[in-house]
Amino acid sequence: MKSFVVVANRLPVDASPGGLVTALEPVARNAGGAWVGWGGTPDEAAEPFDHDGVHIRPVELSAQDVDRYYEGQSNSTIWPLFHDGVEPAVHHREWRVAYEAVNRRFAEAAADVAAEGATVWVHDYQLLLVPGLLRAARPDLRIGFFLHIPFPPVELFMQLPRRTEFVRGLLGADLVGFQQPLAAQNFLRLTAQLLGLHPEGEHVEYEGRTVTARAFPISIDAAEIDALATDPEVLAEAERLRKDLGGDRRLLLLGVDRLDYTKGIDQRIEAYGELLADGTISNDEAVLVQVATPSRMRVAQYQQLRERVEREVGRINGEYGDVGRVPLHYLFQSRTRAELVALYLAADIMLVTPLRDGMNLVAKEYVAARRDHGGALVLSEFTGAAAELTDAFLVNPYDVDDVKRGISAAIAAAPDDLAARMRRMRERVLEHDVARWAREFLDALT
Ligand code: GDG
Repeated sequence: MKSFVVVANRLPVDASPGGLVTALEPVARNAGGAWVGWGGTPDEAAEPFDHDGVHIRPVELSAQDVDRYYEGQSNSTIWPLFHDGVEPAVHHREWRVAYEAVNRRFAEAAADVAAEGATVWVHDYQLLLVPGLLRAARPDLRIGFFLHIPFPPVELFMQLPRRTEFVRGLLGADLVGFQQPLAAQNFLRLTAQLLGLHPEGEHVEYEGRTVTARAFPISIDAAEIDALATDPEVLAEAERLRKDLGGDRRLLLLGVDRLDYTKGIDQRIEAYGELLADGTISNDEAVLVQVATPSRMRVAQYQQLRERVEREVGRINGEYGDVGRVPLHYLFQSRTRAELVALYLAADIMLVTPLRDGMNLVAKEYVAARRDHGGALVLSEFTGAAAELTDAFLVNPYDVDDVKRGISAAIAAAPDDLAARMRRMRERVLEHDVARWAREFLDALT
């Protein structure tokens, strides 16, 4: 029995952990806590074990669960709908049934490992029903929930079948955290619209308890990135990258994203193609490296995106490339953290242009890596990060002309202007790191 429990779709035992694991593993370890999650392999029976001071409690998913709960309801219904419906959400009754059954399994596992009065922190859109299910079984617990992705406007949320159950699910928590204040307000407004509750400020009374909804913008392990950015091997790799990409090319542009339709990869590539077409930049002086990490490749919309992007990459390289020198390097591969930091260090302009993104950690990593105050960030207004990184070149990713304008402005900016912008952005990220984020959430919860 543990007095601190993390509940997340995945366990912290992957080869390349993402932001969530990096943020929470130290917290769970210091608390001698437990972690409830899925190991990542379907139909794999797993016993609890201890890993690096954390008690791991695996939840089993069948291949059908992965199909319906994970790829279906989570990634084909909730993910697109919560990202402003940038792709149409798909709705299936059997996905919802599976989602509820799997959420129940997670809640039961959490109830099983949580000590009397324990603090339980539930994460993300795969587990929206867990706070409510857990509350029903264990009213003694302190329950927090954090949503890593955007929470949609009321009118969009209203499209979700069984929407009231999702709101009730979240209201099972004492504290519901979001990336942005507007998301918290959207949620509170829904409690009024769907349940007739009376939110006041950031609080709402529900079944005799006070539920708080508030923004806690997530961040990165800035010290880790900062350390990698001084590692001699990483610095050498950054040098080598610049040489391999054509040492005489002045301008290196970079994109790093999971290959996801929310990230605006195709819009970004289109803008780059137009800059080549109208002669603003040329293949002799500029090169774009786009790392597109494979993601959710069993979901149809991701396969279609891959085809769209690869066709456009081929077209641009065919039209503007030369033998031994192409304007766009597309890498459908994952890289190590060190390789990513080397790319950040080599890049003159970082392109982060999502159509919608809860936060976007890549933007913050780029800024943290630039101890030299070099480089420029072109950043979509529709990311959570834009609220903090106001010194970036902010663009509307739906407007190709505006993306082109942002890139051109970054190219034209004076070096001391760029350095001043980077210094301010870097201060912000280094001060508001992920440890502070976790601390602020847990202080508010307990
Ligand atoms: C969700 C929300 C929110 C990427 N490629 C590789 C790799 N990465 C790392 C990046 C970064 C992380 O993955 C991606 O984080 P993002 O925030 O950019 O995007 P999502 O994956 O969509 O994350 C997002 C986040 O949750 C946290 O709350 O910010 O809005 O959508 O750390 O560096 N890491 C390695 N190899 C890669 O190829 N090792």
